Amino acid sequence: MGLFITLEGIEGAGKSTLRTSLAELCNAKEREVVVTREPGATPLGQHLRTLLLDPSLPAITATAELLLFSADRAQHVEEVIKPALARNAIVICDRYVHSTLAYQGYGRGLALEHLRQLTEITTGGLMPDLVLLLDLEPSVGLTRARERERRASGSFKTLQQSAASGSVPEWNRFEQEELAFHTRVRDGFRALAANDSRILLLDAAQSPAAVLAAAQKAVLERM
Ligand code: T5A
Repeated sequence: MGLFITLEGIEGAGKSTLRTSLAELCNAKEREVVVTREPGATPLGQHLRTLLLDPSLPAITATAELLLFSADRAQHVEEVIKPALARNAIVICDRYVHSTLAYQGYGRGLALEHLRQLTEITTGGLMPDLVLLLDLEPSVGLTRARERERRASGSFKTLQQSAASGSVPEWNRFEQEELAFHTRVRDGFRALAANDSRILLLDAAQSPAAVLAAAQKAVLERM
């Protein structure tokens, strides 16, 4: 029933870019395509996304953060993903359970065993058929993400400049994390890929066209 593809990787790795071009590819095959993301794909999820990414939020614990992502996922699976798969659609989801393992597990240090148990509850055991993991140096990904935001806002402040001026930086709560955090997350994704044949590691330092070509081959095989 359907085909469930997830896109994973650090900030700025190119997931949104790939998700758009993959959707065009799948649409051309005359299959229903549902493009979705975590967090924030449902009305409840939109509220949770605002909370989770808010850079002005006082520090929240890793467990509180985990439970907010889990609430988003539980709603998302029931409201969007399962119905789409039942209609035989191709679901392309930007982030899913491997983000929780990488960010809350490897990044924040929560026990992977507990995360897997919680994931079982939030998803009812629904795992992707294919995980496209965009692997990139965190410094490159963060630069890409920040340049994109600078283009969107027309201005760019470093964290230090924002702190000096007393203004709130434009970057979200995760983008503001230190490089060591993003490196742990990237290493975590790579460790997950080494032990799971559903995860296809793609070199995200390549051009968008080259990344799409590598992803396309894997998707067409599964279609
Ligand atoms: N999170 C999420 C958790 O901690 N636990 C969880 O369980 C879940 C589900 C979500 C945050 O939540 C965390 C992880 C995240 O920190 P988000 O805003 O949804 O936050 O952030 P991201 O998913 O990281 O999205 P980004 O938009 O930052 O990154 P993308 O989508 O990977 O990057 P993209 O495609 O927008 O590209 C960034 C820029 O690079 C260019 C693009 O044009 C764009 O300008 N680009 C390339 N440039 C050169 N070469 C390429 N191959 C390129 N591909 C794209």
